[in-house]
Amino acid sequence: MAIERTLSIIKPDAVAKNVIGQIYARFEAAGLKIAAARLVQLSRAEAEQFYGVHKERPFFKDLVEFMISGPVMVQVLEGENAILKNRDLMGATDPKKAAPGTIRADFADSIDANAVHGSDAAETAQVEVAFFFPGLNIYAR
Ligand code: IDP
Repeated sequence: MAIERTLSIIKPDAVAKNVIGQIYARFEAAGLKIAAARLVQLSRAEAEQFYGVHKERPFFKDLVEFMISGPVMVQVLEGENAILKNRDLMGATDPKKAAPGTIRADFADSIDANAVHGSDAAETAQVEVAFFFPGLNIYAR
């Protein structure tokens, strides 16, 4: 199975709840390494660019407002099948529909404030990692 990298964001609601460590523990327990990490306050322009694929959707304005409402913790996760593994750990977009034991089931309040983002495919992972970590140095360990 391929070693992949994926972009993960712990969103403002989960940062405010002080559960960064609990979410990191789930990544580590699943065999994912933190290859890079930054605590970031996104600007409106950055949030609009990052979620540009959704700009025609009715929830776009609220999503951008939410993503700039406080700092986010952004990390590159690395490991076997990292993209799908992270999506499985996250659970469904709507926490009411997320499987028990997933990050969103345990830490998210609503479909807007849903605790985490994770790249959904190899192409988006590459673009999203480069968005936050241009020229990233990956440290072997
Ligand atoms: P994902 O984060 O599970 O990949 P996407 O469909 O890519 O879900 O949507 C991006 C983000 O936009 C979601 O995580 C959520 O915060 C927000 N979002 C998606 N659908 C809705 C909706 O119907 N209402 C409000 N916010 C939504």
